[in-house]
Amino acid sequence: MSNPNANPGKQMTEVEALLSGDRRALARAITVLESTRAADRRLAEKLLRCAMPHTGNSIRIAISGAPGVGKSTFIEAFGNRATEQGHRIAVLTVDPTSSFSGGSILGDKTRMHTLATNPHAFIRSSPSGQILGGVARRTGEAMLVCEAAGFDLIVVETVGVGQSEILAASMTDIFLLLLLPTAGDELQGIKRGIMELADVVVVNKADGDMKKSATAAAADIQHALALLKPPPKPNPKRAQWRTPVVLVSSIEKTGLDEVQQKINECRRWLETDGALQKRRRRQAKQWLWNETREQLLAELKQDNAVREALAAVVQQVSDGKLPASVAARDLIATFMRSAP
Ligand SMILES: Nc1nc2c(ncn2[C@@H]2O[C@H](COP(=O)(O)OP(=O)(O)OP(=O)(O)O)[C@@H](O)[C@H]2O)c(=O)[nH]1
Ligand SMILES: [Mg+2]
Repeated sequence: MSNPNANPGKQMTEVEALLSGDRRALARAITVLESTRAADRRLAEKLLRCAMPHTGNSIRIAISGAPGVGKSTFIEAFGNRATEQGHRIAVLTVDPTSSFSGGSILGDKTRMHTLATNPHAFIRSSPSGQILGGVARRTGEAMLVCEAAGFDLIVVETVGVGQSEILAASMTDIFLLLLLPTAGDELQGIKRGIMELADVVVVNKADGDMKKSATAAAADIQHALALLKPPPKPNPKRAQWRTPVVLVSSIEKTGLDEVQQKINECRRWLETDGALQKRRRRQAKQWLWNETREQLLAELKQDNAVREALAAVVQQVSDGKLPASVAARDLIATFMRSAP
């Protein structure tokens, strides 16, 4: 870092604007966090340092579900209701696949338009086509600056494919899974791991013709959850959280208060015995190691001596002449010798 205080006046103003809750300053801050330019990275570090003491005061919720289940519609209805109750909500998307389903971000903008213009809400979609690690870093950091800007409800929206749920769960307190009112069929298509992640299940589209099947689906899901999560060894100090299943119509705006109530209950449950703090500490530690690994690897790949040696090493490994483990150690040794 050459001179991080080159223009302290301007940076302070940006930080002050951010801390005051200014949404445009927040949007600019996230743009800086997303940038890969060296100067922006330095600014981003400064911004994050200033933001850190003001973070951690929100409920962090991951919302996931298959494409078309109604995530955007739900978040819009739920988010508007939450702001009426005095909350400030920030919505961040984790969608590493959005380069393949390019319409969804545009769709979100039109579907969440009342939330997008709500002065107590903030919506940010991550750029498409990024690698998972990059998405995680940006979303994790965006979450921190949203908290510094006074948002007390952070929603991380993710599509129900690939690794993105695991990623979203690794940075949030509560995992909310949206399912369709056809759960009997649908449950077969849902990976066991995803059901196990769920702290709250919402059966969306419980309206009109689908109301009846939604009620049946909720019972099926509750049953499946009971099988998935057998009660752990009795712990007299700590009752087990039982994942509730809530019927919701995001269009008719029913069931939303119950979802909020379940989220609050889950949050209170997490706070007993300091479990929430423990979870967040564990996540922070995991984040540290992910960052360290990625930054080290990036440095290594940029190193001149490594780059010179690389082609020959890759050739030898792919020809089966050199074991990968030995080659890796050689590359690291080359890097260590040449690193300043
Ligand atoms: N009947 C009914 N339709 C709904 C409800 N919620 C969403 N929909 C409809 O379902 C369709 C998909 O909704 P979205 O909110 O875009 O779903 P999504 O999960 O965000 O979809 P992707 O972003 O593409 O993954 C839209 O046509 C919505 O109008 C609901 O509660 N009831
Ligand atoms: Mg959507």
